[in-house]
Amino acid sequence: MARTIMHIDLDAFFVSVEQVLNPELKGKPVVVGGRPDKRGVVASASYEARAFGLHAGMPLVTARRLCPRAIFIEGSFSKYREASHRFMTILADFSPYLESMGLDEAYLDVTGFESIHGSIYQMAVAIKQRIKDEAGLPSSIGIAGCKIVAKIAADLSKPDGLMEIAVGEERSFLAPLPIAKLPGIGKKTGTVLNSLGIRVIGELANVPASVLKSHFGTFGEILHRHANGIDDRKVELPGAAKSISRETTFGQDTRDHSLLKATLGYLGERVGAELRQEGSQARCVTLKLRYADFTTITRRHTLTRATDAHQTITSIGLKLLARALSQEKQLVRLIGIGVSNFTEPGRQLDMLDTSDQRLEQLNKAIDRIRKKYGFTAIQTGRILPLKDIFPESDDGYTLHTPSLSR
Ligand code: DCP
Ligand code: CA
Repeated sequence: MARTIMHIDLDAFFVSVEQVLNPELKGKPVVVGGRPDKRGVVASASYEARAFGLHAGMPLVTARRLCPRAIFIEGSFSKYREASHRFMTILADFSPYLESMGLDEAYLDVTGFESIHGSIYQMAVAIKQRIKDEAGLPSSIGIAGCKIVAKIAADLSKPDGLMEIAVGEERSFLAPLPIAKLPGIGKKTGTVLNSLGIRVIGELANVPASVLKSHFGTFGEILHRHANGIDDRKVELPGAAKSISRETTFGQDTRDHSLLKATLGYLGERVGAELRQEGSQARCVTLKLRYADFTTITRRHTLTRATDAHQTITSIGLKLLARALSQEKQLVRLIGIGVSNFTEPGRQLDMLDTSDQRLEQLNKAIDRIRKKYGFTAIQTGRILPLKDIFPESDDGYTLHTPSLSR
């Protein structure tokens, strides 16, 4: 589904807060980070200071050498935290779909909000105005159909900027930009890419994903998508997706092992698919059973390694199920499976062995086909018994009670 994402980032944040508290600093080269005779680096430089080449991370002594008349301020974190709180409160007034990325940066999902504000562009103008009026702070906003493009647009529009990238224009917008503009490309990745003759994002976009993968692993695939202006990441609300689960109540209480296993297999596939969609991996698998007398049990197992493979999730679920059924002879009313204990994929990349990689490839192919032809386009042997029991739709089986998420 088409989305509209805003990325809002405050300009020269620490410096701007200092300028609100002391307006005499406005329009001047200002550095927050410490006294110039101290060891340490620039945390934030005003745009006037940046004109002299100053930037975050630069040693303070260098900053003073480049711009002797810059005003150096020690700074204090509590002021910045307070300003950040005001900033986030304003954003939350505009959309509940808010994901803060640290103190001075946030994504807003504003899909469908144009009717309230006239247009998304006007909405962004209103947001900037309120941040200016109520917190005294300058901000920059990028608007696009996905996070990565919105973020880069905000960055490019700085300071006090606003840039909207139309749907379909993502690739051509990114193409001429230097690769360093892509978040995640640091010195090391940049050097490798340069050695391959890649300098701008458009060149990176044309490198096959498999080539980037051979150099950078999973990160290479992400780079390929981002360079092409593709980014499925959702705006994550705080506390969102601490677990993903699916459960369903049977039409009739049952002890039929093949039905129980098939249903669990199906729910496990749904959980795995959603995990992959979210770009997460989980370490903990939980089985839930409710018996005929409404007693409800959960049984969990923690993996040594996080996974997003439904095959792994389901096979653990089945083991937990077999054990639970051997301990309790009642009919089963409800069955569910969930995962928790999330990690970002890619963190443990080097530990992947070939069987994991093959599973990853397989599941990517499955997800692709299902995206195109519907969930039941691919069925594993285990869940086939459901075919005779439940009606099928593009979105999967219509179970007796819907399998709830989260
Ligand atoms: N920060 C820091 N050390 C760094 C980078 C940043 O202490 N190496 C702090 C100070 C910044 C704040 O985080 O004010 C936000 O970081 P940004 O990268 O967003 O930088 P600014 O807000 O200062 O500038 P910009 O206008 O480029 O966003
Ligand atoms: Ca900033």
